[in-house]
Amino acid sequence: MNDSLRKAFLEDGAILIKGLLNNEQLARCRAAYDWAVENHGPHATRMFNGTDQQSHVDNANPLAKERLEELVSSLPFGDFFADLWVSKKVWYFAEEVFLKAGGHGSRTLWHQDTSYLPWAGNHWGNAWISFESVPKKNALEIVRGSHRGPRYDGTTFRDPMDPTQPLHGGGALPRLPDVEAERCLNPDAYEILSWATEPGDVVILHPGSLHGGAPVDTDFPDRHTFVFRFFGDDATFHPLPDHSDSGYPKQGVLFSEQLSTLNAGDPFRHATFRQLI
Ligand SMILES: O=C(O)CCC(=O)C(=O)O
Repeated sequence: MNDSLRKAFLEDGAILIKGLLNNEQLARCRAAYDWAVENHGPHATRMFNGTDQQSHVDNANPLAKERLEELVSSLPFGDFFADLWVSKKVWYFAEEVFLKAGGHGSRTLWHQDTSYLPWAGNHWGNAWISFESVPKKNALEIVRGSHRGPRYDGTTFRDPMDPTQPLHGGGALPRLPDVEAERCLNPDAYEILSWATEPGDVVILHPGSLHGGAPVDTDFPDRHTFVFRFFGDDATFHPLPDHSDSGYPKQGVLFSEQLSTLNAGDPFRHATFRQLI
C-alpha cells in the first residue's frame, strides 16, 4: 500500500478501494448477507409495502455472529487494515446490514457511528460493500475530514421531519448539523466524498465521519449493502453521555455486557472481539 492512501484515510476519513474482494469472496459475502436478511436479529428495523420489503437495517445480529466471524476471518481485511493503519493487530467488531428496495425510500440520515457506539481513536474502519454497481447519485456520502471534528449528538432516526432530533439531548454533545438542508441551500456548504462503485469495490470509512446513504430511485431501485466494522491498536473506549432524552442506553445497544468492564480511555482491545491478526 502506498503512503498516499494511508494519508488520505487519516485526513479525509474515507477512501475507495477498487476490487478489494474477488468474485468468490463476494459470492460468500452475498450468501451470508441473504442469510442475515432472512434470519434477522433483535436490533433489526424493517419496512414493508404490503408484502414487498422496502428496507431492512440490522446490526450485530447474534444469530449471524459465528458465521460472520468465520467469513470475515477468511477475507483480506485483517492484512488490509493492519497496513492501512500501521497497526500490529486488527479485530473484527460486527456487521450492519442495509437493504433499500423498490425504487423509492429515504436517505440513511447523516450521522456518525460514534454517537451510538463508545469509540475513539484513529484505528477504526467500516468496510462498506455493495453487491450492485452503485451510481454516484445513489452512493454512500461522507463529509470529508469530519472524523477529525466534534463528536455530535446522534439522530434518533425517528422523525422524518426532524433529521437531527437528538439521540442524547441535554447539551452533552453538539446537535448534528442538518447537512442535507444546508447543502440544498448551498451545494458547496460541505465537501462531500462519494464514489460510484462496482461489485468487489469497498468504501472504507472512519466511523467518526459524518456519513449518510443516498436513496434508491427508479433507475437504481435496489441496494444490498453489508458493512463490516474493524478496530486496531489505537482504538479506545469513549463512553456515551450519561443522559439520553430518547432513552438510548448509556452503554449503547451493542455488546453492552462485554463493554461494561471498560473505563474511559481503555484500549478497546481489552474487550473480547475476534482478532484477525
Ligand atoms: O449504506 C447506507 O445507507 C449507510 C451506511 C452507514 O451508515 C454505515 O456504513 O455506517
